[in-house]
Amino acid sequence: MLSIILYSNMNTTRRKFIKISALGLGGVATTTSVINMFGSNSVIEGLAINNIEKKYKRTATYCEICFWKCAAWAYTDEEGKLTKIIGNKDDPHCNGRLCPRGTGGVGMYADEDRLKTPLIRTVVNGEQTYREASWDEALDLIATKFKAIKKEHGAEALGLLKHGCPGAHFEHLFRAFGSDTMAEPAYAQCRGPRETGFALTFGSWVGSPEPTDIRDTKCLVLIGSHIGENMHNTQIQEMSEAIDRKATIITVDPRLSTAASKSNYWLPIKPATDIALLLAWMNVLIEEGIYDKKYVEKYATGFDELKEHVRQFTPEWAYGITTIKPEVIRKTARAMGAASPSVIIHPGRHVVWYGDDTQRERAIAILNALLGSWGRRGGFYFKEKINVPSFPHPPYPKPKWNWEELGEKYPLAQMGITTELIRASIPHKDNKYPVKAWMIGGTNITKSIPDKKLITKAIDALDFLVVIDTMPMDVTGYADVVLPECTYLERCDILRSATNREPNIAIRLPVVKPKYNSKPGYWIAKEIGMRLGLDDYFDYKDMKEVVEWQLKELGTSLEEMKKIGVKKYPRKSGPLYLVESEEHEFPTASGRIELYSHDLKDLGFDPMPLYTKHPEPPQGYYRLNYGRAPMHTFSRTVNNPNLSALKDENKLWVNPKVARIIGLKNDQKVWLKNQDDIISTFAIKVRITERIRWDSVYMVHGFGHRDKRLTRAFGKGINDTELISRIFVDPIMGGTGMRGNFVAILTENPHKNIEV
Ligand SMILES: Nc1nc2c(c(=O)[nH]1)N[C@H]1C(S)=C(S)[C@@H](COP(=O)(O)OP(=O)(O)OC[C@H]3O[C@@H](n4cnc5c(=O)[nH]c(N)nc54)[C@H](O)[C@@H]3O)O[C@H]1N2
Ligand SMILES: Nc1nc2c(c(=O)[nH]1)N[C@H]1C(S)=C(S)[C@@H](COP(=O)(O)OP(=O)(O)OC[C@H]3O[C@@H](n4cnc5c(=O)[nH]c(N)nc54)[C@H](O)[C@@H]3O)O[C@H]1N2
Ligand code: SF4
Ligand SMILES: [Mo]
Repeated sequence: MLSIILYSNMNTTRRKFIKISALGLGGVATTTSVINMFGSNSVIEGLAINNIEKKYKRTATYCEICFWKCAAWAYTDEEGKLTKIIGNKDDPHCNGRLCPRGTGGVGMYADEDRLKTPLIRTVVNGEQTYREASWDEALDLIATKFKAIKKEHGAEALGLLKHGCPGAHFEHLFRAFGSDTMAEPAYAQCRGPRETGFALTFGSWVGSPEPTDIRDTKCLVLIGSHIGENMHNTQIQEMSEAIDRKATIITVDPRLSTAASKSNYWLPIKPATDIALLLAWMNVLIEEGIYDKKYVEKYATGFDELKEHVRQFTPEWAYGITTIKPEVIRKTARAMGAASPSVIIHPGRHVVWYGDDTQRERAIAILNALLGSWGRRGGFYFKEKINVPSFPHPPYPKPKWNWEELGEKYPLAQMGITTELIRASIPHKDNKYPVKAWMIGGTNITKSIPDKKLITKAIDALDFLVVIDTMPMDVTGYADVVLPECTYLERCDILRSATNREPNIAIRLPVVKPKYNSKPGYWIAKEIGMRLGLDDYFDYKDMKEVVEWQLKELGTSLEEMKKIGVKKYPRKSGPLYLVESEEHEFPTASGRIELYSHDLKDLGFDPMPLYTKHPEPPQGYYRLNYGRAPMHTFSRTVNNPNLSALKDENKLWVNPKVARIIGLKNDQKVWLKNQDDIISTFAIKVRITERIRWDSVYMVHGFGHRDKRLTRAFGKGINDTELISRIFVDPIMGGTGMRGNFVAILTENPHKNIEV
């Protein structure tokens, strides 16, 4: 039994984190074997598919293991048992191949540890615990609480934290009820700064999937984008083809990532200094006249200011900051210039690093503009998507305030900022926008949003917290009511419509019946909606009816989509790339690419990016670096029986020099303590490797689960998030820079006197 003292730093709260075991809900580890983990496409695999088609039924779905949302066929046998998931070959998100996680989707369905029935927090013999409840009881309770909060504080006081498809259903419920108080970690903990940085420069977001034309590129520059460990499907496929075509790959990463190991140039930059490198690259391109002069002249504004600005930022200047030699900076800049315009300085995706992230993304955007790559073959294509019509409903009421007011300190925030919604939930006399209750759907905020103290304080103050998840994840332990959603394989869902070269839609139909007493998100939203008197907003029987109506509007049908899974439409917005003979207006204030940003200047920010120095680790501490592993998505797959069989713990990458100083051996267990004296709950095994710089340590994010109901994931490895207590907030859009935390390595168990 893990003692409560171990959790004391998280649990000074009234709403105690409940570690269920008393209920006997913990499942037995399944023996599901590791099925074929790698995507189809080979001849052998093709034969296997043909075989399958004879005996098995296939159902169209799209993957929910990550947000690339690859369309797939899920196969069931004659008894209706789920056997295999294979990529849909007509899908531009996957071209018929799923990544290991997508194939492992069957494990998400099979996981015996899943949430099985609604749970309500209760007190037994003075101890907080959960009791099982019927859906009616749980939904009635939620509706009663929501009504009471609306009556007393207004619907705006209900906050929604969401991610992925379930979020869409709860968003509709919230808007219908009068609340637009919502946020997701996929913005302020992920891509927010990149979207603002690119919007300021080109007038458009990068979006997902990224419109990077890797397929035709001659030079791909990755700045901390660890494609290969970051398994975003078609990016990897296109990148491996680019490598085969002998495109130049340049990777800037303090760690020898998988991408770096496949690159022509690996620049092991000193962490937190990328803006200096980017400025020096601009300097070389301009000083040597190897930028795309015609493009800049025709489409950009502010070139003279930029030229003047970067004159001082020579490679020699950058060398002192980045540790990258001047000749390497020049050589790589020339390689980019030679490939121009078929060159991509990848915008990255998880870009909340050091707090000046919008400015770093601006620098990346400006570099792309100098190279003429936006709107060019082998650079960035002009994306397009299908607008799926909303099922008819009355207009949403207008809230008195919403996510925009919550984030008003950050003038260029374009979505809700999670940490601001959380902050607004802590009672304070100056709090103009008090949030009183949360619904959390499809996000494990205690693992994905940093600053545990802030979250705990907010959760403690809430009047009510409901969590909708498929698994007994960390966050469910704080809820008053826990609702079990069925997995994506067990439900009909919203149509997938994302930007791409060719606009397209994909359908998700139920492959198998919901296991246990779990229900689809749309059903949960509708049932709560009906109890809140919002019948007009849910005027349909089920999701199938909604999708059927939408498909008809889009000129197709359920029958057709059942057969094809993905439908592509002709482009309407014009060609994929700029047409040289034509004028083009960019959707910025000036109609041109803005190298110098008047918007930023008017708001009191630097109109062009500048390098600023960031704190460095004190003696005995190392910078905490983290990233992805190919077979896992954040914290959500660690308990998946198929995927945990591939990797069931994270390891601490340590440079041999550091290992020698501390006297570490491979696989030795260590604990970590950060700059704020926060000690990791669990231990982690050491991996000694030259692949990480001596000033940093590295681990894969998502491990170190502390809920015993996750029988495979419990206690395995360290949770990076608990060590991220210092945040560098981006003043432009509110992103939470998380890479400025430092850890000391402890070889003795700091929890020794605690019962474990
Ligand atoms: N320390 C640290 N923090 C990070 C990151 C990092 O690398 N390190 N990465 C950041 C990034 S880039 C992102 S995008 C965010 C991601 O942050 P999150 O979206 O919070 O990611 P997950 O940890 O996958 O949490 C997803 C939750 O949804 C549940 N879930 C899965 N499928 C379903 C479903 O069908 N229905 C419902 N209701 N629930 C479901 C899972 O069980 C899990 O609890 O995290 C950010 N935070
Ligand atoms: N397998 C898998 N793939 C995923 C996901 C997943 O959970 N699992 N999540 C998806 C999501 S939502 C996102 S946002 C992306 C995130 O993936 P990316 O956007 O590709 O990467 P990051 O997490 O920002 O960065 C990780 C890399 O940055 C390097 N790095 C650290 N500090 C610095 C620095 O100061 N400078 C430079 N140049 N590099 C640095 C690290 O060593 C590491 O290699 O991955 C996506 N793909
Ligand atoms: S990249 Fe992998 S996990 Fe993500 S949606 Fe595609 S198959 Fe699923
Ligand atoms: Mo992300």
